[in-house]
Amino acid sequence: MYGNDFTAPGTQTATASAAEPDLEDFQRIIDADSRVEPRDRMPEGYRKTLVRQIAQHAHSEIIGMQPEGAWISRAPSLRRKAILMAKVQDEAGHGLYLYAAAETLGADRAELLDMLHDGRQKYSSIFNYPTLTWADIGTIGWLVDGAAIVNQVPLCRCSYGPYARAMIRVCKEESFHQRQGFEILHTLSHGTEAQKAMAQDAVDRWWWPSLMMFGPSDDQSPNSAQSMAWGIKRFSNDELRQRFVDMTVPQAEALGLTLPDPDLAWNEERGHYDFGEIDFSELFEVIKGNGPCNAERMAHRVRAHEQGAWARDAAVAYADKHAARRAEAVA
Ligand code: BYC
Repeated sequence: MYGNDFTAPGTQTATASAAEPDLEDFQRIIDADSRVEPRDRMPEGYRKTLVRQIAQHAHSEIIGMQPEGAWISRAPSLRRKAILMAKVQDEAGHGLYLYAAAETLGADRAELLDMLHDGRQKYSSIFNYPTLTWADIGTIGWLVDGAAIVNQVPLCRCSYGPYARAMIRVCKEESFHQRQGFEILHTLSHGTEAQKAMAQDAVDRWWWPSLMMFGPSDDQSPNSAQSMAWGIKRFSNDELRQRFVDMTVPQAEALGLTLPDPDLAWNEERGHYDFGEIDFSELFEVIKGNGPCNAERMAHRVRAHEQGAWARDAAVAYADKHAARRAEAVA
C-alpha cells in the first residue's frame, strides 16, 4: 500500500480510470519501490497491463496441466505417478492464485476464461508442443519449470502486491518441480542406452521452445519498456533468457546430456554463454495459433470447461444457500 490515497472501499480498480492518479506521482511511488495494492489509485494502463499479464500467466498454468496430465496414467511407477499428480495439481493451484490476483484488479474470472477460449487472450507458447515420451516429463520439469523460475523469481518483487505475493508461493513449488524433472532426467541419462537416447531426444526437442518462453527479443518486445518502468517486469526478456542459459548449461553437463546448439560456448569477456540465433518466426507462429498442439489444447480446455459447468453451478448454489442462512441468522 503506497499511501493514503485510496479509492472508496468496494469500488476498487473497476473504477480506477475515474480515479486516475497523477502519472508523475505514481511513477515516483514505483521508483521508490513501494507496492501498489488493490484499493490504491493506479493508471488504467497499469491495471490493463497487469490484467493482461496475470491472465496470460493464469491461463498458462491451467493449459500447462495438459501435456503432463497426459502422462499420469503412463508414469513408469506408482511413486512417479503420485509425484506427477501432485505436480499437475500444483499447476491448477497456481492458476487459482493468479485468477484471484487478477480479480483484485476488477477482472471477472468467467470473462477471462471466455477470452482464453475465444482466443482474445494468450497462454504460453511452450504448452503447444507434444509430450511424446516419458523423458518429455522430465524435460518439462527441468527446462520449462527452470525457465519459469528464472522468469518468475523477479516477479516476487513486482510492484503490484497481490501478484508479487502469489509468486512467492508459486516459485517455491516450481523449484520442487524443477528438481523432480532433473531427477527424472538424471535417472534416464544414467540408465540404459535406450533411456539415455530418449532423454537426449526430449532435450533436443524442448531446448529451443524453452528459450522462446521468455518472449521476443528486447527490440521486438512492445510491452517491455513500459512494464519495466512500472516495476511489473524487473528484467528484460533477453536478460532473463541469458540468465537461464547460464544456469542450465552446467546442469546439462551434470546430466551428461548435450544442448542442441553448436554455437553454445562460454564467453570469457562477457562472463556469459554465447548461444545461437533463435528462430523467432516459430514463436510468432505458435502464438498465432499455428503450433503443433494449439488446436488440441484449446479443444480440450473448452470441453473441460463445458463439462465442469455443473460443478461451478453447484458451488454458486452452495454459496447462495449459506449467504441466505447467514442473512436469516442476522435478521
Ligand atoms: N507465449 O512485449 P512482450 C509456467 C506475447 S507458465 C505466448 O515481450 P510481455 C508453467 C506477449 O503476451 C509460463 N505469448 O510481452 C506452467 C505479447 O502479446 P500481447 C507463463 C507470448 O508481456 C505450468 C507479445 O507476445 N509465464 O511457467 O512484456 C507448468 C509481445 O511480447 C510469449 C508467464 O506468463 C510466449 N512465450 O512479456 C510449468 C510469466 N512471449 O499480450 C511451467 C509472466 C511473449 O501484447 N509473464 N508473448 O498480445 C511474463 O513474464 C511476460 O508476459 C512474458 C512476455 C515474458 C511472457
